[in-house]
Parts: sequence; structure tokens; C-alpha cells
Amino acid sequence: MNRILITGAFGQLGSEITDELRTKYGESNVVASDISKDHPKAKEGIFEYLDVTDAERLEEIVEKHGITQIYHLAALLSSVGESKPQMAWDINMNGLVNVLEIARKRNLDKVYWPSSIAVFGPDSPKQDTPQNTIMNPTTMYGISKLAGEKLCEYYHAKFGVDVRSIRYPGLIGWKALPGGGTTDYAVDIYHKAVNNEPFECFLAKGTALPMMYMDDAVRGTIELMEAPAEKIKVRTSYNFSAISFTPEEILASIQKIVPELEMTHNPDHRQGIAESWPQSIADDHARKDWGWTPEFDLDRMSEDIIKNLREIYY
Ligand code: AKB
Repeated sequence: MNRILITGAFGQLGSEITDELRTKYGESNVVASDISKDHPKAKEGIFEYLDVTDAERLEEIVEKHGITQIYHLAALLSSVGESKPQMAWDINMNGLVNVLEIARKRNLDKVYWPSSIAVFGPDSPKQDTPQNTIMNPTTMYGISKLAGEKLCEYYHAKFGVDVRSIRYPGLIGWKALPGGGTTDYAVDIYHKAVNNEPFECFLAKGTALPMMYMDDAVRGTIELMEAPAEKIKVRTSYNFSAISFTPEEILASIQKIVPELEMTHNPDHRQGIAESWPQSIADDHARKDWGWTPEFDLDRMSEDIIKNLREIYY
């Protein structure tokens, strides 16, 4: 019987994965944890307050609920990580060390931990960035993710911890808002479109980034976690890809449904972060090893998000 703990359960990805895992494994087998106590989702299902840098509290929760798997999603993202680099290192690295240690000590079945395209840097190939290439990230977020990947690989090789990971592109969903990322504009633009407001983009024209619809990301993550262990050949983190677009391309896709949407550009410090990242990702290892295939292209994603947001707002 799987008993799953999710950290960062009220974040953009956490809220969607928590719902999906509860549907799949039953409410009583999925424990949501987060540093935010007052979130409305704290009242849905089993909830535990958790600061992931507190190893004792983590152990107490794992013991109390007989946890067998952890989805460790709590992290500070790229943009906020640049304004709080020490905090980003502390949460992103020490949180991961605590989770891997508990998995080793208590012989947990599996751990999931997200990495990011932020592990790549200005020296990496920009187009179809391969799984194994020069990395050299320049953000604290990217540095913590690259170090985390090596830590996961080490815990697998040295202690046999079954830790699995994906390098996410920008994730775009309609259920929860992201916070502190460089790809967040591609979520905000849909809310502006549905509310008939003009959109000011913090990235410049022509800035292409790898992106993915949340439904694909959640499905792919659970597929990776359910794949037989012998299929998982990459124990750092898998490149994971679906779509890639510039601000003008997402605007054009939305304008097919909301022709009046207008966009202006006012690039800020996030432009530099975006320019240091790949524009598209080669994910042949994920496809070959555990059968990854994305389903949503840009227009299908736009249609689905706008339909769902219209139901929420009107
Ligand atoms: C961010 O923009 O920081 C994240 C990411 C690409 O990891 N969405």
C-alpha cells in the first residue's frame, strides 16, 4: 500500500499533483504538507504543517503516517531565488538533503524531486539542449537544482534510494498561480485575456522558452514514478519537453480565441535569467526509457485553459 507525503503541496505543481494522487490512491493515503497553514486546501484531506528544513518534523510526519513515498516539491523558484539567494540555497538544498536522508534511514520505496531547465546556463546549446551537455547555471535556483541532481544520483548509487526526477520547463496551468518564476508570464497572460485586460510582459519580444501544459506535466511525473525501476536509467534528472514559444507566439495563440488581447513589453531582471536558459529541449532519454510523449500543443493548451478560466471567472 502506498502512503504518500507531498511537500510544497499548495504550490502551483503541488496542488495539481496532490489532487491527482488523491484520486489515484485514495484521500486517506495522501498527506499534503506545506509551510502555509492558512491555505484553503489545508482543509481538504490530511494536512501537516511542514518547513522542509526541519528534519525532525519531517521524520515525525513520516513516522506518524507510515509514509512510503515522498513527492518533495517545496522550493524557491528562479526569480525569487535571485532576491533571496541564501534562503533559496537553504530551502532547495537542505530540504532535499532532509528528504533523501529520511528515505535512506527509513528505507522508503520512492522519492520524487523536481529539477528544472534552470540547470542549464549560457554555455549550454540553446536549441534541442541534450540530456548530457555543458551546464554552468548562473542563477542560485539553477545552481541548487544542479547540485540537487548530483545529490540524488549519489543517494541512488551509494545507498540505493529510488529517487526519480524530471527537469521541468515552464509549467502552465489554470488551477493555481505560480510564484517567483521566470516563466510565470505564460500563466498570467491567460488570466488577463479572460478578464479582458491588457497584458504587460516582463520578457522581451523573441524570448523563446521551453514550456509545458500542467496536465502533461502531472501525467508525465506520475508515469515516471510508476515505471519499473530498471527502466530508470537517468538518476540525476530527465530532460522533459513539450512545447516552446516566444511571448508573441503565445499571444497569437490566445488571440485566436480572444482577438482583442493586447500585449506590451517591459523586460526586467527576469529577461537575463530567460536568456541564460535553453529555448528548446531534447527529451529523447525520457521517451526511450519510460515512454514519455506529450499531448498538448500550444493551441490545444490555450483552448483548454481559456475554457476552464471562463468557467471560474464567469
Ligand atoms: C521558473 O521559472 O523558475 C520555473 C522553472 C523553469 O523551473 N518555472
